[in-house]
Amino acid sequence: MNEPFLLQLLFTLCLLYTLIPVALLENGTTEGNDSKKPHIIIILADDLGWNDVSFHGSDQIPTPNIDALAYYGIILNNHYVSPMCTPSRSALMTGKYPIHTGMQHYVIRSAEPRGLPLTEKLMPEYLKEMSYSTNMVGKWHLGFYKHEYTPLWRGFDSFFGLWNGLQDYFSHETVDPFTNFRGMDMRRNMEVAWDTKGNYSTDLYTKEAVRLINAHNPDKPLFLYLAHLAVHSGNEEQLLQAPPEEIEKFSYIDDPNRKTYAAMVSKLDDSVGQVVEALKNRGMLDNSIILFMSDNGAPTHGFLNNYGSNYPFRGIKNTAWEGAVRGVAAIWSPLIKKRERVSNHLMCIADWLPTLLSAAGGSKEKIGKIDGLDMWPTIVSDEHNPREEVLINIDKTYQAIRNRKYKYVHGQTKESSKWLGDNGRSPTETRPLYPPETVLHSKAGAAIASVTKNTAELNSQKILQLRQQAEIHCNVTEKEQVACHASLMPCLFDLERDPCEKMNIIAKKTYVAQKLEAVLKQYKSTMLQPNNKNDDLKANPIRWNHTWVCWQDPNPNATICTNKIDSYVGKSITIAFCTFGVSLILVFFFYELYKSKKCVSHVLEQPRKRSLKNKSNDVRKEEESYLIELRPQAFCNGWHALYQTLCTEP
Ligand SMILES: *[C@@H]1O[C@H](CO)[C@@H](O)[C@H](O)[C@H]1NC(C)=O
Ligand SMILES: *[C@@H]1O[C@H](CO)[C@@H](O)[C@H](O)[C@H]1NC(C)=O
Ligand SMILES: *[C@@H]1O[C@H](CO)[C@@H](O)[C@H](O)[C@H]1NC(C)=O
Ligand SMILES: *[C@@H]1O[C@H](CO)[C@@H](O)[C@H](O)[C@H]1NC(C)=O
Ligand SMILES: *[C@@H]1O[C@H](CO)[C@@H](O)[C@H](O)[C@H]1NC(C)=O
Ligand SMILES: *[C@@H]1O[C@H](CO)[C@@H](O)[C@H](O)[C@H]1NC(C)=O
Ligand SMILES: [Ca+2]
Repeated sequence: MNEPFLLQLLFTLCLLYTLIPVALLENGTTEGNDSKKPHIIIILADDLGWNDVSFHGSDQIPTPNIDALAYYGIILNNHYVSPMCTPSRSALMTGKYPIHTGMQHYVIRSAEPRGLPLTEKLMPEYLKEMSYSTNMVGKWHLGFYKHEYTPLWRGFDSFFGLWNGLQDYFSHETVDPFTNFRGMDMRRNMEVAWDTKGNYSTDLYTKEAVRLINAHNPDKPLFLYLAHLAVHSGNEEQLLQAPPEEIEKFSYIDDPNRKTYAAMVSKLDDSVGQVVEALKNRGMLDNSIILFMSDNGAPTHGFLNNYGSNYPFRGIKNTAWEGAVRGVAAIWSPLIKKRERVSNHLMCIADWLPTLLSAAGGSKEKIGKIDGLDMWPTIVSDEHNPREEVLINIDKTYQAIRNRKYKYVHGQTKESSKWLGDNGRSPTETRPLYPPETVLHSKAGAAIASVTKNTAELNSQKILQLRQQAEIHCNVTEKEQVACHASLMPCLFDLERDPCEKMNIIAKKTYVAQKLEAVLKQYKSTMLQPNNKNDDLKANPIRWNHTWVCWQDPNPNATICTNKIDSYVGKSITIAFCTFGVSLILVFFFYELYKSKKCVSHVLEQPRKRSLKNKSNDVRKEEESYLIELRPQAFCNGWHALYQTLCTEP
């Protein structure tokens, strides 16, 4: 092998060194036509009660923007969630029942070294593979004791919000109710967002959502997971918080706590309006899917009470009753063919992963074994519903399942099994009128109407009709009631006849109960043990500049918690490789330049010298040796030629 060949080889390697990392950075832009994939926006409310959206029949807290999504889209009136924040969010992100990820028991406490297992592949990871831009705003509550558990390592390109389950709406400090540890919990990606102090959480999350939409290239599909803190309570020291001018609007509500809660709901509703309007302004709304739902029912009594109402359902958050698990939900998209209806198809929160992936054109084969079902065809065309059953949960002290119209409940938590909450219909309350036109003229209503001009036929009459259909009536007289003491004996209810769980029919339908017990047994055999852990005192923010950090990281104070390591390392490696490659190329360039100058001068000067002399053998040999040296150089490539075209001396 001669020297020029080696040079050539080295040069090629240098080029590869430079180009490979660049190609890696550019990954993901070549897959299909991105602009056809729908933008997916999930707006998750926290602890919002069934009776706290006006589309379920109450005028007490008007929610015109949420109602606009619901009436123009589909009111999902049989939508099941898990009874608490963490399990519900784990099911949304994984498409699995919490018993299949170990997340079935309780929530992640602030100092608990636990997170959604890293073996799970989450919704944003799937969507990222389909070239979505994936963004999360708001409450995570799926673990942060190590950075690998936080949103940026679980598939999100960007994050703004809190890692914990609650925070003060203005100071953004989280006081863990179990340890009383207190610390700031508000981050922009991994950076503590000190500049947010004093601003209302709902406003901050709305502003960020709108900013993301405005900054987004509409040709690329957007995934926005807006997980509002609203209307979860703040810290125990001040449960309910809203801007005073918003509270003012609800002077007709007597209970001061319910009044503040109404203001919190109202801010949430306004957020929905702003997001839908922003999508319209960016020309994205006509290719969007917007899902609004609550992660679980309201805690109307006791621990972290937010004064929400699950009326007329039984029970509150962290129970197996309908008040906890039958969640407010509505979806709107112009891609849905049969809109403006109330759907009583059984659904569960785990269905959204396969459903939204299906809507985005993803292939089912890519998803492993999950519990969620693809409901997209059912949603689009009101077709056959593949779901007949929802496992409500199997937890330490209770288990519950719904199968078609029946619900089986055995055991209970310490939370209330009663029928609680403001019915919102008190005749003594002098509420302002809430005419259906308010919905049509809301921000969301106007935006939706503007992109569905040719198909929208929603009017006041249709709104009232839909609202009537969406309202739940108990329809069981006092005489018909049959008591259920679930902690002692299993109970069975026919939810079509008795959505309020007042008539225990287990004595009449023992065969149904037996069948459901067998099904539960089957589920139990596939269940993972709950992965709950004891609190770790090292989490205490007092050790970490009064901030909640990834306290089990090797150095929680270090940049690992203030920088996104993946892209940071990726970019550094790329930059290092590029710098190395480019400098090598430059070295060769100048080397070749230097050599070619030598060659050129030889070639040009030689004939002159030769003309003076006869060609001796020595000279001929010398000439040949030049030819050998010149030949490989001639094939030495693009950039030598480039040099010659760029730098030919006159
Ligand atoms: C992608 O589809 C859109 C709309 O169907 C079209 O306007 C656009 O030109 C397509 N882009 C490419 C790169 O095919
Ligand atoms: C490139 O993208 C594909 C799918 O879009 C993905 O499977 C692959 O892991 C990506 N490669 C890198 C290095 O990111
Ligand atoms: C907080 O609110 C003030 C006043 O409305 C505003 O100027 C500021 O930009 C807000 N800060 C953030 C981080 O949004
Ligand atoms: C109320 O219950 C009765 C049976 O007691 C039934 O005939 C009727 O259809 C029910 N009404 C509604 C609105 O469910
Ligand atoms: C982390 O930083 C805080 C204050 O910023 C300091 O008090 C603490 O000692 C540091 N901890 C470690 C382990 O470096
Ligand atoms: C520590 O906290 C203060 C606010 O209390 C903040 O201004 C400062 O930047 C923090 N220091 C570090 C090293 O994060
Ligand atoms: Ca919740």
